[in-house]
Amino acid sequence: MKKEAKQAFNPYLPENEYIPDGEPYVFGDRVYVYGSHDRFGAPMFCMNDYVCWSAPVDELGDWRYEGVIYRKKQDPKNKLGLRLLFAPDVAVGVDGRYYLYYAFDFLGITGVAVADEPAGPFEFLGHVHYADGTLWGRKKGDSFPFDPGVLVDEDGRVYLYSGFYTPVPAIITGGRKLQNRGGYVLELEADMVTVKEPEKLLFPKEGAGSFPNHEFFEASSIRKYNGKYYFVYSSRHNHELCYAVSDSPTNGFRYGGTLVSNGDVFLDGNEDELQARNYLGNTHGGMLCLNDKYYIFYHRQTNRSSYARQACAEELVQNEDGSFQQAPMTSCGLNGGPLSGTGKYGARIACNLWSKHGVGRYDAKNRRKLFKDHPYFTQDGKDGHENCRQYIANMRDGAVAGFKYFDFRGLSEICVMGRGTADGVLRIAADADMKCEIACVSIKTDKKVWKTFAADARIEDGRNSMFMRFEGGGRFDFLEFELR
Ligand code: FUB
Repeated sequence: MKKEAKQAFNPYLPENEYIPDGEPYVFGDRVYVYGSHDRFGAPMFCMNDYVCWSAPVDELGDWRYEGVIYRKKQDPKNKLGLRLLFAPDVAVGVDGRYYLYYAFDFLGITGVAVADEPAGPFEFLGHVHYADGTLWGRKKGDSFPFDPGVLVDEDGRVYLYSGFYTPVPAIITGGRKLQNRGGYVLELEADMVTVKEPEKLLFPKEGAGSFPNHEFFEASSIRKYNGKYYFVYSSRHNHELCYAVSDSPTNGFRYGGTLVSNGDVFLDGNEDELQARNYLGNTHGGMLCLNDKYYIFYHRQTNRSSYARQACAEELVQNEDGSFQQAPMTSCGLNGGPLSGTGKYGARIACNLWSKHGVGRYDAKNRRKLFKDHPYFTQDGKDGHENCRQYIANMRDGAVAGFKYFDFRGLSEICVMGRGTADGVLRIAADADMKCEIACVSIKTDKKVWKTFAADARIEDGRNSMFMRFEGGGRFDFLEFELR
C-alpha cells in the first residue's frame, strides 16, 4: 500500500477544484486530464476557462496543476467571452502537435486550438469547416455539433464524433433550430480542421440501431485499445456512462454496458433512481488504459446543483470475453486498492450519500429548495478561494455518508469533526443496512466552531466499506474523520 500522502481519492483533484467532462490521456510519462471548468456557486455550467491537471503514470494520487491552457476569449467568435467553453477533447495530430476541440455551449460550431506541449498554451487554429469554408453545423441538413470526441487512428486518419439528444432552439444557437438524430462521426483532413468525409449517423437516439434503455444522449468519447474502438457516451438517463465497441471507427458498434453511474444506478440490479446511492445529475468522461489496467473517468455533482461538478475515476474490471463490468463509485478510485485503515480523511471522499428520503436528481428543474432536507457536498468561501475546505453539509436524521474501501488493521477508535446544531449519534457500520456496527459516536455540535467527537471502534482486519448514519435532532456539517 502507498504512503498516506500519495493516496488517490475520489474526487481525485483538490477539494476546491471543479472539473467535469474530464478526458484522460497519457502523454510521455504523465496522465493529463482535459475537462470543462465549473465555477463553484455559479448559475450555469462551465463558467471558467480551461485548465489542465496531470499526474505521473505511476503516482495517480499526485496531481499537478498545469495552469490555464485556453481562455474562452481566445476564440475570435467569442471576443467578449459571453459563450462558455463546454466539454473538450484533445488528440495528437500526425504532425505530433496537440489539438484541442471544443464547443461553445449551444452555439453549434466546433473550435480547434493547437499547442506544442500537452499542457499548452493552446492557440486558436480555426473552426471545423467544409473545404468551401462553410462551418460544420451551418450547412442545411447538418447535425448540431456538440461534445466533440476525436481520434487519430494508427493510419493517420482523423475521426470526429459528436451529438446531442435534445433539439436546440434557434435563440441559443444564434439563429438555427438544430436537431440531432443521435451520435455522428465525420472524418477530418490531416490539418485537423477541414471536413474530409461528411458526417454520418452512428448511434440513432431511438428506433432501429439505438441501444434500448441506454440510448445515446451526449458526451462522445472515443479510444482505440488493442485494435478495438471503444465509444463511451452518456445515455438518456444522463447519470451513467455506457460504452459501445467495434472493429471499425465508423460503423458496427455493439452496445457493451454501463461503465459507471454517478448514483450507482444499474449496479447490483437496481434500476430505481430513487434508490440511487448518490445525488444524480449529468456525467461525462472517458476511458484510460494504463499499465494493462482500464479506468473510467467521470464526474459527480456537488452543492445541490449541476454547476459544481467534480472529477472522479474508477478502475474497471474486464471479463474474460473482453467486456467490462459496471464499476461502483468508490472513495479510492485511482488508488490501486483500498485506502489505509488509519489516518485522517475528508468527509468529501464519501462515494455514497443519501437522506432519510433517498436521493434526487440535480437539474435545472429541481431547485435547491427541493433538497432542503438532503445532505450535500459544499465548501465555505467562493470559487477559487485557496485553502478552503469541502465538507458534507446538512447531515440530518437518517442521512448516510458511505466510504469504500479501507484496509482496516487493528482499528480501535474513530473521531469525527463537525459543526452545527446536531444532538444525536453517528452510527458507523460496514454495511449500508447498518447491521455490522463498527462504532457509535455521540455528537453535540457547536454552531460555529468545528469540534471533534470520538468513540471506540471495532472491525475485523481487511478490506471493508464504512457507512455513517446520523440519528438525532438538528443538523451538522461533516468535515473529516480519523481512523485510529
Ligand atoms: O459541461 C457542460 C455539458 O454538460 C457537457 O457538454 C455535457 O456533456 C454535460 O456534461
